[in-house]
Amino acid sequence: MEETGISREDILSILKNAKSEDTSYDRVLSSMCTYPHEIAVLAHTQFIEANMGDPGLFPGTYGLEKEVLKMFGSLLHHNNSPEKCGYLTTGGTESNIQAIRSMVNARRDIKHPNVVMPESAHFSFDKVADLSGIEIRKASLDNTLKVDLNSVLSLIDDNTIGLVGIAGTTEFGQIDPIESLSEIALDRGLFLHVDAAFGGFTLPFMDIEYHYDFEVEGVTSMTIDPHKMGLSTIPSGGLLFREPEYLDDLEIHTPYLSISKQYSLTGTRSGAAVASTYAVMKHLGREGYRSVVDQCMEQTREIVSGAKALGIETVIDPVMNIVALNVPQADDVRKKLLDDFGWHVSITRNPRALRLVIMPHIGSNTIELFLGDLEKLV
Ligand code: 0PR
Repeated sequence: MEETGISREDILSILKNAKSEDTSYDRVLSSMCTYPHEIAVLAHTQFIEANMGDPGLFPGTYGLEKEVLKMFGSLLHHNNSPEKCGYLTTGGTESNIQAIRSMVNARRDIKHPNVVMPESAHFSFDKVADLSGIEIRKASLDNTLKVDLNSVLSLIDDNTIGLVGIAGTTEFGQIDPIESLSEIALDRGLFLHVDAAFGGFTLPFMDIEYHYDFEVEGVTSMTIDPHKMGLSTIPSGGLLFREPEYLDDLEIHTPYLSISKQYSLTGTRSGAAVASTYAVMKHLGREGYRSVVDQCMEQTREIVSGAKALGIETVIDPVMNIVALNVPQADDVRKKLLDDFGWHVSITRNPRALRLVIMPHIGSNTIELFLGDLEKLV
């Protein structure tokens, strides 16, 4: 660090240069994040100093967080004072870590606990395994890439404390059979965490019959991320438990703060993300999100039918706005799409397919351009 600072203009010019090196989302088909809604950005900037790590100083922002939790509750069929059952995290990773931590703390009687989850679970669960020493057992998937229930059953033993199901897998956008997992969980006395980091802001606005949230009796906690399909600013995540006691299992004594206990993983926590999430959820309402999701699903169908016309099939029929295309030599195609045309796509692990996330920043002409370029490569 230099002894003497530099001028505001110089700083702004450095920032502008750095920003110009970043990728704009226009040709990004690999991200679950997108441009936040304008009202989210406005709210974010107005609450930039608010620290939810010391909520006694920020009762106004704290009140907004409670309102957001009530809105999550209404989206996810939680009828038991949702405002007392969760908090706004930094994202899906923190929510998943905390959900597992809560299970472990509630079952201190088990010395070597394990949690059973699908192979398709996000790598954030590997982080919690690494942090806490808990064993993560990965169940195999069926041919539609949902978790295989027989595999789940075969992995459960006396040290199993919980199960995880995914509502919107990272790679394929598939939904695990949450109702069946719930039956197993209730039968065996296990916790059941549902990771709806992506699906939480997609599924409630689609006309499909899926039961994946708190209306399913065995579901004990859920992850839902406003900074993905919720159009909020980064870092906005959500964690909701069925009962306030599960949140209590995360509490740590905080001797010198405006509050005596803290349940979040981070200490200092963004109030800006709280205000931003409140603003965009209130502003869009269900109607607004429905039209965002409708548009993404419309584009998803366009990509699927365009790919079919090129002789390319999807790995599964897309459930949400995530498409995996069975393209031969997917890794090469991915590289060429980027090098020759500037498209950012990703690759699924098994099978290796071209993965596209159709976020709200993807316009209809984008799909046409993408399909045109893909045609040149296959
Ligand atoms: N759970 C699921 C189902 C997820 O898909 C993700 C992230 C997480 C949890 C973790 O969420 P945070 O990243 O908010 O902690 N899935 C994306 C992924 O890994 C995240 C992402 C977003 C990656 C934007 C790239 C990107 O450009 O693919």
